[in-house]
Amino acid sequence: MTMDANVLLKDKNLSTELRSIADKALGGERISVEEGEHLYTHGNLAYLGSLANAIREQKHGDRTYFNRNFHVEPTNVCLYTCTFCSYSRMIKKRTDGWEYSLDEIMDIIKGYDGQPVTEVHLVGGVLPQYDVKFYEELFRAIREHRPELHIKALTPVEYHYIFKKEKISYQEGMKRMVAAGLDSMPGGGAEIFHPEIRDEIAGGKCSGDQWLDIHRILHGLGKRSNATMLYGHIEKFEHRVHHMEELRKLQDETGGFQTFIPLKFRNKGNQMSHVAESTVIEDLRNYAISRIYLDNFDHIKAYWPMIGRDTAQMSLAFGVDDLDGTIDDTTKIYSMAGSEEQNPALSTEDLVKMIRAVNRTAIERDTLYNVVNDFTDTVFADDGKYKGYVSLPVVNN
Ligand code: V47
Ligand code: SF4
Repeated sequence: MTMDANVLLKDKNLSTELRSIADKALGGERISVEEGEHLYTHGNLAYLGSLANAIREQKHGDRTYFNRNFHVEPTNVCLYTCTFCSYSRMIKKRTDGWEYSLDEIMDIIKGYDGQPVTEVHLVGGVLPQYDVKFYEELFRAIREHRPELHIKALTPVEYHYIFKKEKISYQEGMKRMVAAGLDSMPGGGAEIFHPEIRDEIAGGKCSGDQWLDIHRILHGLGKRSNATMLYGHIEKFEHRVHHMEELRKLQDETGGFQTFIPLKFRNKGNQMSHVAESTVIEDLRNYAISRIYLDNFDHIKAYWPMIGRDTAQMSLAFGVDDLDGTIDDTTKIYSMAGSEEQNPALSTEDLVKMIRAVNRTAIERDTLYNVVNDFTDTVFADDGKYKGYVSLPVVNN
């Protein structure tokens, strides 16, 4: 047990409930739905941070993961009308958006030839021309062009739509996708599973149960996937806990999820601009509670293009062990929704320095968390770029 957790358990002011939750979580025992809700209503930042950090360090020590990836968004036009999404409004002014052809997508992918990226993250809006045959052809073309590049593509939202259009079952559809070259599925489209909220913010697209079914089927085919939760809008704490409970149950069944990624609602350029964004304190509390609640998930990821580099660094003390990837300015969904990262791209060296500046060890991983490069002993010339960041003494290099 780390120092933080010892101090926490000796605190005389800790309530019986919070002490019992800490005992359970540190002893590897699962906490209940009610206890999850209690953390949201009664857990202060210091308590949650020290407990989540202790669990994170039990699982990973100081290791902090990232990968070298790039995003391809085939289109930013979407026929769904999710109220939180800046892409949904583009359908009304289709001429302003982009709708790439297969050749145009392949040109983007070929632009990375010779670069040491290991993953393409491919996801975008839903439009009729992007159907089963289109994606089969695309996955095959990527596979043929660059066989070792991991294809992490689409979400149950697209799969549900294209399989329904093709009149095939989820099982048959996912089998065809895997046969064409799909390696894994990103965590998007999860939003909030509870119908009370989902119908309000993401009506018409796949339900929470359908989202879970498609992941279940992919896991059954021997592939892995991620899970997200879009929080900080109109949902209540109980909906967040319900969402994580559904994920925890499916993970018990399949073991196929790799990482959980809480996504902070950003309020620019969408139909929910009147809804205030969550505070950084709430973001950190939410990371910590995810780490404590999801005992059967190996990793908790902070997606830095969405929350910004400073909060991403801080999150590493609140249960997070993964910062996603170098991204290379290839995703627009968050800059359009008001993230402070308007052109998200970080070099590997920058990411490693960001991680070291908060006293963690940087590990480059591939999509399946195999170690690609351990940067513990790598020496970089210090160009002073990170002086503005939290400067704890660096002990690991
Ligand atoms: O499903 C859309 C979210 C998701 C907004 O699996 C918004 O490694 C906040 O899932 N404010 C797509 N969020 C992104 C995603 C993802 C990102 C990084 C890594 C992985 C992974 C997955 O973005 C959507 C939706 O939940 N989103 N609009 C917004 N205004
Ligand atoms: Fe379309 Fe996804 Fe945006 Fe909803 S969140 S409008 S499904 S791109």
